[in-house]
Amino acid sequence: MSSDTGKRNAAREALKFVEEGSILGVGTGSTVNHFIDMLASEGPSIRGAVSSSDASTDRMRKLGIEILDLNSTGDLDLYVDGADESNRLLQLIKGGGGALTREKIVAGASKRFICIADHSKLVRALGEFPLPVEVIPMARSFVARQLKGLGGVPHWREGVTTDNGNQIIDVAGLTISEPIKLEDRINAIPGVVTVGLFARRGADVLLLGDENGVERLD
Ligand code: ABF
Repeated sequence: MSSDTGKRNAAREALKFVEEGSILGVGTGSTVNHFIDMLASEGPSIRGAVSSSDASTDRMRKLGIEILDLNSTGDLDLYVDGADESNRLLQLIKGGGGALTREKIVAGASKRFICIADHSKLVRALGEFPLPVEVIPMARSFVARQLKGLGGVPHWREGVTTDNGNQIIDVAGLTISEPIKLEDRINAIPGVVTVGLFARRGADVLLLGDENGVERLD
């Protein structure tokens, strides 16, 4: 099964949640790229979007979608974004695309978070996908040592600088049995900017696409 078909089906289903004339929070990644393209070509017309990455900003600008500043919009009604993994509680691992910090900010500022993904992203337990952690560059090795102490196997995503000028450590080998507890624990490490565990604030609706259609989890 092509996961791209699933991504397209999930992206199209998310259009139904978009209100005419609204201000929308928009995530990052290949599934969201389908959503952006469909929003521009067949979706309701919106007032503008608060973007979670330079990549999504560029794509939306090219398609004539106005980009708005979260400092001026205030809280948003809706945020649409992808994920690398989701469990059945709609707790997510995000950050494979390197945009986790702004994604977490916009998700936190949004009343409703619709997560769109192909069905393969649904897992029984989070952690198969290495957990991204955005760090201040000077703290990278220190944070990596702390993550080792938590049982992880940290790997510097070399050559990658985030939109915020930071670096990313991907942590494999974590058994994430208590996602919220681990999110809080990693957040407390000095030098950590964002951990890609969206558990304290997970998705409100998960749209899982495959080639037969879309499964909705709330
Ligand atoms: C983004 O979507 C990231 O947090 C996550 O890594 C990515 C998933 O990418 P894709 O939609 O390309 O599978 O929100």
